[in-house]
Amino acid sequence: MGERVNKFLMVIPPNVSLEMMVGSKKQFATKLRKEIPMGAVSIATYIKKFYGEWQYQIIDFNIILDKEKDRKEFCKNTKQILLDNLKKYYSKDDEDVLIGISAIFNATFPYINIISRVCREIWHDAFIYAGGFVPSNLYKETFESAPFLQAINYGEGELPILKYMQASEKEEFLRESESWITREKLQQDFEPKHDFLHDLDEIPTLDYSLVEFEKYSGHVHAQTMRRVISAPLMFSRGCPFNCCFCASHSIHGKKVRYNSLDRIIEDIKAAKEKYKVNTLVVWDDNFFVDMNRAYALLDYCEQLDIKFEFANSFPVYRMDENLIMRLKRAGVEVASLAIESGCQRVLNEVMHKGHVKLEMVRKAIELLHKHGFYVKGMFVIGLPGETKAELEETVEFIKTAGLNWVDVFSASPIAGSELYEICKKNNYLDADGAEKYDFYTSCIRTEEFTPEEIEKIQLETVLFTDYVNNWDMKNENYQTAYINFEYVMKSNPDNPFAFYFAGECAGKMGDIEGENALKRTAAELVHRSVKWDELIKMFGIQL
Ligand code: B12
Ligand code: SF4
Repeated sequence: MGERVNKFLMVIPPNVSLEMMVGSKKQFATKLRKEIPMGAVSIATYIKKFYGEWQYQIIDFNIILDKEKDRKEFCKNTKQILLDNLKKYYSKDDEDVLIGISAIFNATFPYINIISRVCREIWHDAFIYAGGFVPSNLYKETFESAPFLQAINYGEGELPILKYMQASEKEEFLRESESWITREKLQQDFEPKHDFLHDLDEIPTLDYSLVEFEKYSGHVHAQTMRRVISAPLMFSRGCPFNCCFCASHSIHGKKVRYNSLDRIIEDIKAAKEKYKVNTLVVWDDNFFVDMNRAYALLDYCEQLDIKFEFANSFPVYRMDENLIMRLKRAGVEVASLAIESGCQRVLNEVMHKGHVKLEMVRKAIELLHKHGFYVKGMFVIGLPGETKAELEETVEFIKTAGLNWVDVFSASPIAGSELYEICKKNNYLDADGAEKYDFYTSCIRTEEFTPEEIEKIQLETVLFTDYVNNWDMKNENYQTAYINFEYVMKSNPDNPFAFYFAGECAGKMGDIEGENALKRTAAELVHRSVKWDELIKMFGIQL
């Protein structure tokens, strides 16, 4: 027998449900995205600081199931494929083995059961536990569905996992801990509490060597650059706002905790030097809560030859010319605005986003265009309390706001959000099972609207605004428009609108052959699908 090995394994399930994994059931179906799982990397980086001699593995099924062929096979043979892949990490010399399942998206819910079951088959004595948004907020349901899961950690995992590893009496520790949930504790009406690291600098610079860095693609805004090496970074945790559809506080809390500026600079340098990153993607929930820090960082970034993307939308209420100019100088090219609704009453009373005023939004878009930004707008429709007339107001706003690109999401009841509670309480949920609430499929039915109506509004608004009436095409920025359509063609190759309008752009740029080829593909796609055929005809497009 060889030397005994202690293993710290983290498993990331596919972030989309089996149903959505192949083909495109929906026009904007979510496919697997290759984004570095920062939560798991952060936990492993932190634990490694104390247990350097352990072996660390982050097993990310979003990377393993890279190709359409792999995903098809996975849908047919899920358990066996999980088993075959996880078995690779087994050795007869394994001593202590900790297996943490990271489930941050609703769609991962059913995988917690299968993965914990398979892991138990492979490692009879391992400690198998889960964490992330799904088990933290749906712990009763998770335990019910996953009999081999031993414990769930509520909220952020770094400190609780360290404490578990340091405890000499593990069972007793799990019984006493306020953030660890077990089946036994739930019998006694136990309510878990967060156990935060208050100083984020205690987590070392994220160790991306724990994942296959080069396999992740991770940048969010495809509009202005083609060749990108990007890394995700997060400089703060927590958000003080109360948007009804958001669950972030259920993990990270409402009080904002920060990394020090020195530390942020260190992280940026490491990303640039070690991983040759030319684009940093900032994932903070709300980077702009403390403006002094935000300005200091933007000013530092001015000297760097690096682009920045803010993935989580800019807060509109902060947008003035000073900030816009500083963002520009710091290397930001795309401004994505969290507008959410085009109806002020919905913003104020339904979403609890009264600090966003629609007149500010229009002004911000104008200023951003003036300084040459690519401006995106994010909207959510279909919330309980929204009337049909208000939905129309939002649609009208979206169509006339002058945005380069819009994303319109169906409200999705994420466990941990106020929206989830409202939907549960009023029986507004049209589908059963957390994995069904995926932002692409509407599942809220109120006295005012049906899920089908919301999906129809969503689809038609997006098709009109992003394609038929595309802002860049109207302004003869054909190259910019083309890059975006190209991105859609790659990520959703069933969408004939992307091919048709890419063809239009190619033609305008003098590539007639390209135009014909793209339009031929559009025609083939339409020919294959009654739904696309109807939509193309609805907008009067001749193919
Ligand atoms: C980055 C990000 C993404 C990235 C992917 C991230 C990834 N691969 O991990 C991308 C761009 C793919 C993404 C997409 C989407 N996202 Co997103 N995303 C985020 C964001 C902003 C940050 C996540 C993150 O890395 N946080 C930093 C790390 C440190 O925190 P963490 O991941 O939560 O991990 C901590 C804890 O959860 C816990 N933990 C995590 N894993 C484990 C495991 C164990 C064993 C333990 C004990 C603890 C533990 O400890 C970690 C460290 O403290 C969060 C919001 C947020 N503030 O967290 C939303 C969030 C996760 N996203 C959300 C949503 C809704 C989406 C989309 C549906 C949006 C959309 N409309 O398209 C899509 C769907 C994704 C898909 N199906 O592929 C929701 C998730 C809700 C849900 N339950 O489904 C969130 C919470 C935002 C919100 N509005 O509330 N997202
Ligand atoms: S959506 Fe953004 S601003 Fe609103 S509460 Fe969530 S993290 Fe904060």
